[in-house]
Amino acid sequence: MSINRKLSTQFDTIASVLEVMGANAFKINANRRVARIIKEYPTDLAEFAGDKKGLTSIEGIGSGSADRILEFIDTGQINELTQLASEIPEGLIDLLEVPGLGPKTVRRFWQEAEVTSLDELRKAISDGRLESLPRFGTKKIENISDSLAFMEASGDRMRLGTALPIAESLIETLLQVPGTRKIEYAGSLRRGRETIGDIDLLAVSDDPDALAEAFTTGPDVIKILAQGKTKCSVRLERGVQIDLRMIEDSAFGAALMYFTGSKEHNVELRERAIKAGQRLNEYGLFPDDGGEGTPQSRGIQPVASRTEEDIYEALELPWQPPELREQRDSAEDPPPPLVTTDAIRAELHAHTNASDGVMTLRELVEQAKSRGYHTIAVTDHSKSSGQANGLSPDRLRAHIDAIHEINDEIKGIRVLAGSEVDILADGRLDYDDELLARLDIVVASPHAALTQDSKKATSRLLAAIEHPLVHIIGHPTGRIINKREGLSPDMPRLFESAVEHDTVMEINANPLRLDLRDTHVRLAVEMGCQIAINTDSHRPEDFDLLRYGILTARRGRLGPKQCINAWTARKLHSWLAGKRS
Ligand code: DGT
Ligand code: CA
Ligand code: CA
Ligand code: ZN
Repeated sequence: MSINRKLSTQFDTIASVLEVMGANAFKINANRRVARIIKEYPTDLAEFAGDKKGLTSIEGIGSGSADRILEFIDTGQINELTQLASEIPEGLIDLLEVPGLGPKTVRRFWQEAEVTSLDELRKAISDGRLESLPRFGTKKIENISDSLAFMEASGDRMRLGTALPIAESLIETLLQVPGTRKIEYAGSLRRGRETIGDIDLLAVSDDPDALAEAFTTGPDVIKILAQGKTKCSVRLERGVQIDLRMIEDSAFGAALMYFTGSKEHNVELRERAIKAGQRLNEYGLFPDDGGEGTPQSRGIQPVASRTEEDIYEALELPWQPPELREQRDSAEDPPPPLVTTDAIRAELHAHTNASDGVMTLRELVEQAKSRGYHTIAVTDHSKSSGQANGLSPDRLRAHIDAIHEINDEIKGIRVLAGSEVDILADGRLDYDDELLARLDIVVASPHAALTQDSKKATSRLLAAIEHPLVHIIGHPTGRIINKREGLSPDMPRLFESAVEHDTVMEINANPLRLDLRDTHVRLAVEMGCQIAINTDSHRPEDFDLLRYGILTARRGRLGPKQCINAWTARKLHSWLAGKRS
């Protein structure tokens, strides 16, 4: 994983802290600029370890920034930030995390209303202290209050896209510890939930003490919560908690099944076992002899325990993919065919540096080709997305020509001229029909006015679904997980209309979005709606985000037949063209 995002956030936070402190604008802007350069840098800056000369040769990176980047590559932090943060009340940093609260406002709250923490902010809202501040209307305060409520509701669950890379890299490290035979992740992470409470790891090792030692002394560990013979727990930065359990190989399947959950799925299986005169626990499926205590402690041999498949079979149940082990699923339902990452043959939503991507058109096409795709759609932003450098009609016309040219030039992949056109607040699209008709593919997405009520959101999205020139509705609600609720339209109505008008609904695979979400997908699949899984790539490595979209799709029981990215080139292209006739 590239360090660029994390590093960029550090510089942004430095800028924010400076702004809260009231530092001069020049210094603040300089840090913001470096943050942006880092964020948009196309390759992993970690490759510059020890290479100050290389770093300063990047435009916009001076000697001081290079030193701080090198420090971050080396130690995972920037001392200057720790220093700065210690000069202001600690709680102000938390305030910066509240959606909609910028550093300027945080400074005013602090200086003018003595608000220095989330708790203080809540108090200040309820006792009316904020309303007496000049230029602070009730509407603004209401928005802040909503953000706080939303933050509380989402708690401190981390996003899937944060948890999975942490788990994978930790597993890779721990597998190097002598004696370790295998490690797998279980829990909500294995089920692919969009947010994860804690990461559950299961290990088989010939030297559990060595493994426990390595686990609890890892470089990112800030606190050891438990260290025992069979279970260790640690906390990493930002509240990430990880459990590691030592398992006997002979009972690995039983443990994997138990700790994968969900709890409700476990209860369902256990009740089924009881009905069959058996007992199921994390050590195996045992015959019930009516004796006291656990069967394993009395030396009873399990009927099945080594693999999950053995246990499901002994329970006379089909093996259930982890994504289908939620309360809403039934263990008895034969699992339908589910879409896989390997089945995906086309990316239908991607950006170039014509709008806010970092790839040139050619780089985007080469990237898609290297992934083995038969089709790539170039869908840059439309003019209303000003902050994303959206294309004016004239720029789009030139872009279409460039895309058609590269399509003729590069063999082995079809390059579609498209647009991610804004669905405006009232449901109109951001380009006129004459221009839209010149595109091979139109993805229509909401980007602004994401707090409008459900009724308005429904008619807005229906207008786009019914529009004859629209193929796909991109990230339909516009939510950002743990940050922004997004629209809450009447989903059944949207899906019904999507089926009628042959319009496809997107699962945006970016782990910040996962929009449609799993429950929406499940409903859409049931109603016969076609689904796209797109990464919305802005940089080359974004193509790797596909797996989060796949997990979400699988949780919604999506099969390859209903997923247009899994179609053959012939079927996909004929649908794209046919939609217009
Ligand atoms: P999370 O961490 O909140 O995202 O969700 P999970 O599902 O990973 O839950 P966690 O970490 O508390 O426990 C992991 C699995 O262990 C859980 O999915 C099912 C199993 N488990 C934990 N506690 C219980 C329990 O009291 N009863 C049963 N039947 N299973 C449990
Ligand atoms: Ca967990
Ligand atoms: Ca756990
Ligand atoms: Zn996009």
